[in-house]
Amino acid sequence: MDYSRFLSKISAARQTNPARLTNELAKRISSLIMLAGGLPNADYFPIKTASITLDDGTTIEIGEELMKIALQYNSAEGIQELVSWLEDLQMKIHDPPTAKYAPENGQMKICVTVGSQDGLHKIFDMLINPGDNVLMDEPNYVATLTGLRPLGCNIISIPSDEHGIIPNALKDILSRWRPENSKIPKCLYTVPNGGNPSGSSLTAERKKKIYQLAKEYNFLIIEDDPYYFLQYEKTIAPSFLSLDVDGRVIRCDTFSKVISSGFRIGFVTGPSPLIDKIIQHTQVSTMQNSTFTQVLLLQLFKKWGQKGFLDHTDRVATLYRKQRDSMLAAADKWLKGLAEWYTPKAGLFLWIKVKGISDTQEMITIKALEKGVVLLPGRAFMIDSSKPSPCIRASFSFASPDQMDQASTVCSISGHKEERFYLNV
Ligand code: 09M
Repeated sequence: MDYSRFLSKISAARQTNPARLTNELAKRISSLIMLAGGLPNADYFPIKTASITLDDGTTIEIGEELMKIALQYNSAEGIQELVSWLEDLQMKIHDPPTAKYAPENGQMKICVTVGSQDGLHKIFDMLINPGDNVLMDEPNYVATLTGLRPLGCNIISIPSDEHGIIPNALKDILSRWRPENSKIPKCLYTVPNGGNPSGSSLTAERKKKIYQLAKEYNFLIIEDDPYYFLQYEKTIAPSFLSLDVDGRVIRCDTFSKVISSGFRIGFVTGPSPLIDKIIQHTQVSTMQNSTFTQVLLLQLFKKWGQKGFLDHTDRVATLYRKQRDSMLAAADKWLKGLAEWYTPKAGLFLWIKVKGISDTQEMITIKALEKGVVLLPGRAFMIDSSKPSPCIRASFSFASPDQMDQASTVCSISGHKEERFYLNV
């Protein structure tokens, strides 16, 4: 694939930081006297060792030598051993067809990011020039929308339902352009599992059809999948990455939902030429993810092994599935007939469409808050956030079943007129 067509002007102009190049070279030849890099001397750092206790009572020890590495600068793409571990994980889960391609033909490559948010921001910076067209389903993740709007692109809404983007609707929209038209959308963004806020999950069949359209119209697919490990059904649809024979999928993963959101660690998997551009961006912005975080995570992964990690994510998914079921029970009890929703097959959110009112903004930001319930009004998740929305995003990650029940009474509706919208407490 010719990746140059996809690059923004900014990204095309980015170059590799020469200091980083020298450091990479020096790492390979240990006998060199190191005078080039601006590295501080780790012997002078005040922290010497750490012992971290896990939920099963066992510990992870970081001794003095490892701590020196953990406190030092490291590679922009992530510490090498962690990147290899992540490659093995992607092979096991997604088995990407591009794994053995030549780098210039889009071989799968990984870089560590400061959470998937950082990855997304760098992907958009890499791809988007003002006036470019970007495809996505609506409603969608608020930080993606707020990140994209200032870039001056046209965000094009693709009709979707509880199974995500509707391929025929996407086809209709794409048929506005001939495949060779330079204004054809460069990329499609979607959250394939447990959409935020929609709770929708794409089926295998839809993913295949969407991928075929990406081939036909030559656009990239940005697969933002933070809820991959929080899937509640037995059968899991293959990812876009696992369908990617061309090297046109850029996938964002994160440990925010299953290990720690405060660690701020995620990773992007995609075709080598594009991942290299993200790494160039990292070299001049965040420089890298925290080495300490990466070392700690790597020690945890080494202790668990791949199976231990996957067992852990299964346990977390079981806990959230119970939370989801409690919220569904509360909604069934109090909101039946007054609002509509579907069962999210993944993720953390219930998307509730209130019947008989045009906009939930005031109800959520004033009335529900007065009653001590914090929810998010639907507007925030729309491409044009100034338009009214009759929807609400309710997260089932935190509240206890009792609190969910109580919150549902607050939101329950005594009638279909806006001024009588909710009462009951
Ligand atoms: N609300 C997210 N979503 C969120 C949220 C959040 C503080 C985060 C999708 O890997 P990370 O941690 O950078 O994840 C970012 C991310 C990317 N993509 C679809 C997400 O849902 C995280 C943080 C306060 C509120 C937040 O509301 O939905």
